[in-house]
Amino acid sequence: MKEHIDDLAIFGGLPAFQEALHVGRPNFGNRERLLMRIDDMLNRKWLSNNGPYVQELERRIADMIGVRNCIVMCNGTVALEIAIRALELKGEVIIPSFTFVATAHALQWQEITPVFCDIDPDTHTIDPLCIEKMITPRTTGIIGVHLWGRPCDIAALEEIAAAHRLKLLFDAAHGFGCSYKNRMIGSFGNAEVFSFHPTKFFNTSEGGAIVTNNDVLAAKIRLMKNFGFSGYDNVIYVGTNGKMNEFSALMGLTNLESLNDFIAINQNNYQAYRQELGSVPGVSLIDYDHGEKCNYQYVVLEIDEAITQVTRDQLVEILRAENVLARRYFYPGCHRMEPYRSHFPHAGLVLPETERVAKRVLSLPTGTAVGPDEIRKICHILRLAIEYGPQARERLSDHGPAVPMTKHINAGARWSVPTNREGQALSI
Ligand code: T4K
Repeated sequence: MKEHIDDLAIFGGLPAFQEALHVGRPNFGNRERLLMRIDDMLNRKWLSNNGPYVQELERRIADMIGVRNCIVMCNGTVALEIAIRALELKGEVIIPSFTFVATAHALQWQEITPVFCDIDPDTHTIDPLCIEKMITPRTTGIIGVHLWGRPCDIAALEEIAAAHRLKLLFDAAHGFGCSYKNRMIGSFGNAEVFSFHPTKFFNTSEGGAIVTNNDVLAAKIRLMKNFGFSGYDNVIYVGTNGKMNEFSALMGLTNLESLNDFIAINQNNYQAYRQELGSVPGVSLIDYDHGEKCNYQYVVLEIDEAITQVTRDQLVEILRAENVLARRYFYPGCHRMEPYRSHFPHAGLVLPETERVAKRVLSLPTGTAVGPDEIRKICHILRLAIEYGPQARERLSDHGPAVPMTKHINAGARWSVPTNREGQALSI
């Protein structure tokens, strides 16, 4: 057990873990059932284009959420792009800056301007009080993001959207299996979009879905995701290829059978982190509404550097040296990424809470890949680093940059770009 600052790997001790612990390790359902379905798919020789597994997955998700239509897609980003286009959004659309960059890119990709709105610091979701100030004659919609699976203030957003005749879309990439006022996420606004990427607690390998109660919109989306085909040789609309393939769908069906197990594991992990870190000064774990359905897929800390002394970025560096690949999701906010940084160089002035929260957050590993022993060790490292906060800060400041100069390379399979302290790419 590490007891002294010099026991930390960053200062010469042995790493606490031999193998890297990632945020976002995929969860898998029953392997035998997965392989059985793969076998069946191979026998059928049906791999894509609205195959039987896609249809079954769509039915099961729609039933689970209590929504009329579910259209599964190749990933969450393309699903967002198609939903935006099907809703005929144009001009300006109001979104939070504190989200994964795909929310903004899905608009910009179609030459629609994302207008960045601040968040409520208590919930990390878009602040309804800020939205009205951002509405202009060019505004056509609002995209709320249920960040960390915590629902936006949906009632307030619905009210604003109705008052200004704006379309309301939700990026529900994190919200699968969660509820708001006892109704499942996925049934609100004009439509909602899920991501089923491997880093989500429920994955279809790559994948996503649009869910909506609007049958006309759903029919349009079905055309759009399949080149506009309405039967053989009959194209009646402009479209793209957003289809989910059969492998992804059968993976989804198998994982769906274990959804409650994944949630239970996430919840246990979350409670273990809470118990271990509950009384650490300067560290707060974001909370969930336990009266609602909740997937607990993110364990997110807010670090108050004024109390911990050691900075958030230094804690990330300390954990990484121990082989705990903590993440700074969603630092630094979309408004500080290109092309938005160049388009709106002063956006930060109207996003004070986004700026503040983005500098405080730290995501830790959870899911089926970690258990109580790992969590105890991770929390012990954090407590030790904070106990020696001022010393750690000073020693790491002497070392130079507090964040790794390159993005971590997963199994050596990814290219990486040298970045500066802000995560901006350095010229190479
Ligand atoms: N809206 C929101 C709010 C979102 O968060 C996202 C996606 C989207 C929209 C778009 O949905 P998709 O088009 O992605 O379906 C990851 C994911 O790529 C992204 O899906 C996700 N949000 C975002 C929050 O995180 P990175 O750049 O952090 O991924 P990466 O490659 O660093 O992976 C994270 C960790 O996960 C790694 O350290 C290792 C582990 N991992 C990852 C993969 C892909 C595995 O263990 N196995 C794997 O197969 O973006």
